[in-house]
Amino acid sequence: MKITDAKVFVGGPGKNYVTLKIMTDQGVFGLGDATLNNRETLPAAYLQDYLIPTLIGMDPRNTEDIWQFFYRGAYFRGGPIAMAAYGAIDMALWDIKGKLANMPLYQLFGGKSRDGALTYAHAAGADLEDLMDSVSRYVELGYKAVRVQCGIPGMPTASYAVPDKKGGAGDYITDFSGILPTMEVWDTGRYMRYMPDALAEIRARFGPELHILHDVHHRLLPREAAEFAKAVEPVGLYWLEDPTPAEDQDALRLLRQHSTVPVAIGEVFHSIYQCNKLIENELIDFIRVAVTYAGGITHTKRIVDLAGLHHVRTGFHGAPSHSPLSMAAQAHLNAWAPNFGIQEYLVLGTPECDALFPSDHRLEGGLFHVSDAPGLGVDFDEKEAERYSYSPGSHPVVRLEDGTLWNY
Ligand code: KDG
Ligand code: MG
Repeated sequence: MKITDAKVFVGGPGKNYVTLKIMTDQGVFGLGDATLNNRETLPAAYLQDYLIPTLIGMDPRNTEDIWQFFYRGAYFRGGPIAMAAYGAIDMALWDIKGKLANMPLYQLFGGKSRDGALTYAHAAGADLEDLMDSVSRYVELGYKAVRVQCGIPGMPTASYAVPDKKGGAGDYITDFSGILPTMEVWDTGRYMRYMPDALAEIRARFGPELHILHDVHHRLLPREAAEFAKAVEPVGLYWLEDPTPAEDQDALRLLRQHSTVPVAIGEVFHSIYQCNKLIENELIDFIRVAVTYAGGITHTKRIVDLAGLHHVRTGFHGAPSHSPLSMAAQAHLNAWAPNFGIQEYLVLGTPECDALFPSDHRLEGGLFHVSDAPGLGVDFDEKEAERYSYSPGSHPVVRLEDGTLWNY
């Protein structure tokens, strides 16, 4: 069996999804997602210019060898752009494997360990009351877990993932106003003084059952993160996400020494070598990698297995920039993983997105039900894809009030 051709599409409804389609001499094709938010043209070019010409003629069933070929065969290994490109190839090859076996991917991993996967929604508000309204809407929809982000009084601009005005919670990431970033101004003192009480109020309003998550988005120094984690301990958070950047990983020991709040880290990681020490030293409770830029199913599954040895559960990244293809790959891993924790799922499918990526994966009442169709269980309508093209966008850049550049 041979790979005969592969194509890359960039675009989507309000997104720049990077979709790879691999064709074979047996008529079976596979689909993968290489979307790297706000850097989408780069994995697309890597695929087109370097990887696809090499793929032609390979046996698509040799998923492992092809992964090793690209990863080890590149003198300059890894990095998010390359790993997103390998990830898309890997997903597409697993899709082909599942279709050849006539089985959904979770069966090839070891079958189902649960009926539905717990997902969390992202509730946001310009202020606390606005956030409470947003949480209520998700609770009414049946969600058992909600991540909460709100505006901080006196903060010069809206903080991470928060709308500028009340009722504006929506798609907080896609900003296609061009490649020049907007600026956010951050004030750690205001955040540290306000947020612990705000989280306590949310707990008081919604009771003990709701899983409450919060994303600090790398804004605190390790000592501040430890102080914050200690302060929010009575809230009983499901997790505290990215309390501090995970570059100086030993610094996370400080947080552990001062708090038992569960810590979730890893959405910017693209390799097992960025999280093996965090996992082995049990400095985190949830690993947040995304199948897309953590090298696809083959590499992510290795991370999941390592995590399982150390009581670390999965909490895969699921920002709206991931296409239904990588969300499906994660859904299959979630259905199987013995150490599954929770899945981020921030936007419900729109009719346009469903038309581009038809599937019968279902999100209902905060539980994700994986499709039983062979492979990933997601199709791609090339005719629909003609409606879309690339629009440049960017992440905001964060500065302190005095102008010092800070972590986004
Ligand atoms: O591309 C950046 C986003 O994916 C990130 O800001 C989203 O932190 C995020 C999250 O938890 O979804
Ligand atoms: Mg995050």
